[in-house]
Amino acid sequence: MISVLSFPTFLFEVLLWCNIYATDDLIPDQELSATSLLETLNARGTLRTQLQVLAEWNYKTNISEETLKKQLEVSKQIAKENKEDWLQAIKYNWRSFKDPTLRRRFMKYSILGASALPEDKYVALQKIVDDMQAIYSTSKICDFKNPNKCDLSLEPEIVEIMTNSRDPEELKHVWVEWRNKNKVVKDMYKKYVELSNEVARLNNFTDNVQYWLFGYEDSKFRVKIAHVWEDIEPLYLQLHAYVRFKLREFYGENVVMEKGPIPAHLLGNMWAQSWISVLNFTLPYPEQQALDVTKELLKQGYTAKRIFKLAESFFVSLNLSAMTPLFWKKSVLEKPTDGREIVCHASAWDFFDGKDYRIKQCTTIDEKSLKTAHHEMGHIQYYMQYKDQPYIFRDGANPGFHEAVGDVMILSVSSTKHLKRIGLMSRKQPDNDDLELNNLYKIALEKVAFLPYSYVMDLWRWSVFERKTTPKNYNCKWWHYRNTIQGIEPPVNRNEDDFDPAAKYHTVADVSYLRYFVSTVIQFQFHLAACRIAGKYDPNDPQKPLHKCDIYKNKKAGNAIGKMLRMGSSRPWRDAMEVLTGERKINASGLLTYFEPLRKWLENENRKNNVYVGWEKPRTKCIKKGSQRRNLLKKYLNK
Ligand code: X8Z
Ligand code: ZN
Repeated sequence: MISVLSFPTFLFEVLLWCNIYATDDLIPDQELSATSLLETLNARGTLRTQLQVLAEWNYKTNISEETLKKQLEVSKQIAKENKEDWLQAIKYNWRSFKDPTLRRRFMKYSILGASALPEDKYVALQKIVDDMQAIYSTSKICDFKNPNKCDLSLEPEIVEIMTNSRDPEELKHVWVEWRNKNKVVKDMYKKYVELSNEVARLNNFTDNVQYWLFGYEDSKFRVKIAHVWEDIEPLYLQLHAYVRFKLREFYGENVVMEKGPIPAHLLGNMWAQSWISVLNFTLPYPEQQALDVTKELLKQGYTAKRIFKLAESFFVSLNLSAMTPLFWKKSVLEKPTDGREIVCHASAWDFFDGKDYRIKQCTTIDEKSLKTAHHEMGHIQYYMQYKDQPYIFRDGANPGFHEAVGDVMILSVSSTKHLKRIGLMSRKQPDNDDLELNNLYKIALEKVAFLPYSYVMDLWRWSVFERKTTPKNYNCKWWHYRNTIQGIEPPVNRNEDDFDPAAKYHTVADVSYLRYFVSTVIQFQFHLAACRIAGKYDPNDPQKPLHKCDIYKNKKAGNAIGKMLRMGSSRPWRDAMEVLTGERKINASGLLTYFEPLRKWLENENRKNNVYVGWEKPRTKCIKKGSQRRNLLKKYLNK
């Protein structure tokens, strides 16, 4: 081994090795002084973040000129102070520190983020993102059946129509109108892209893609994700083929093509990201219903608070933490009825004082909200578990970890065993394979269908930040990805005056989306590990398949999860993953194991019915800028 190292490298390795055994009194002065600086930065940073979070909370729970102004003022001041701290931190030659944790803390401090911008540009960027979000959050559209009624908000009215309407014309109307409202941000988005890239460059990244991927601490991360998707794609293709076949039966062959992409408005969701709402007319075993959790919640008179209490009880059963008194006092769990406009998109907040944690969610009494409650509470649980880390490490091991915590709980909660346990599925319902398969299919409509969507969201944005996609082809490129990877098409032709990516919260709110892809994969790795620890999954025991596992009340599994969460971002994510799973890589095997019985069933069913797998050309077109002008000219000349 030594022979392959150059001499200085070898020397360096030896020195490092010696340092493992270094005692405290050998810590160089630089490191002692650095440690003391961190004390100061930690206290200042915590205090500052508290003020910033509060100003942001006040704006997002009450969108107004005044709250926006206040938020921008606070942010501006904080950016200035961030820069002061950063200037102090980078004076140190931290890369040569012996203590790896100290090095890591400095590595995190060395990224200044948006505060690196000059003040005017910093405020401009912040304001663009706030304004885009405000448009998204306050847009209203008109009703299809009653065109004079023009007060439909995304949450709850539009979501309700997309979930429950089975009228393709109504669905198309809502789908198009929502996009018509949001396309107005296109010019703002262009500016946002420029400024975001500028932030990235000021932080020594080539562009915002590199900045976004930085949190995954792996220069090959993009390629690895592409491979994970390749592993899952065959399962997705089977699900896609089966769902299209069923939708064609339901809506007729004029609406759904036999071999085409699926029309995006028919999948029960504004973005076609979760297909769970088409469950009851696509069920593998339609005679086995009994999966309607929403019906049970309504029948049993659930309230928003009770939904969150139920979620809390799951975490507590694992020996994880209960919500704090301030959580119950300060959270906004329902859409306000006092005329205030708020950002309804659900979120979880850490006020960095170890007591004040809040969720903002426009809860409706249905299964989706129940799951979102667990998801958001997963974020809070992570905040609570890593609260004793220094401020700079109070974060997820990587962004995907943060999104996965609540979802790991949901995987257990969604098992038929657990649903019966908590009375959301009738206990009279006998255990049987058909019901299990229906349930597995239901979960696939949410998880497997979601993966290409979450991938496309950032493939498109990466190409934008890397300038491979310019404003001239923003929309058609979006549909290129949606078509080739997700196998869906818009219900009507699109062109470059449309700006469909902006119809999604995370685009306008500057939230990267790869985190959800990563989360959807790793949550199955976490689930598998937790189930194994709990003795509820055994690959060699047909009585203990992964999809039937429920870790409820299993303190051993809960403690293993808690141990991983308490690390925050103090170590590279592979170390955190290893603590729970023994693995150091993101891989699809947990997810594929979980869905294995469904994969077999789908393949067989598609073969039996001669269902075409994959998709050919879309029926609708995206008309590019040049051809848009040519078409107009043609029309004019013909007149
Ligand atoms: O945005 C969210 C959460 C907040 S982190 C409600 N999710 C993504 C979405 O809604 O698009 C959760 C699943 C994916
Ligand atoms: Zn989340």
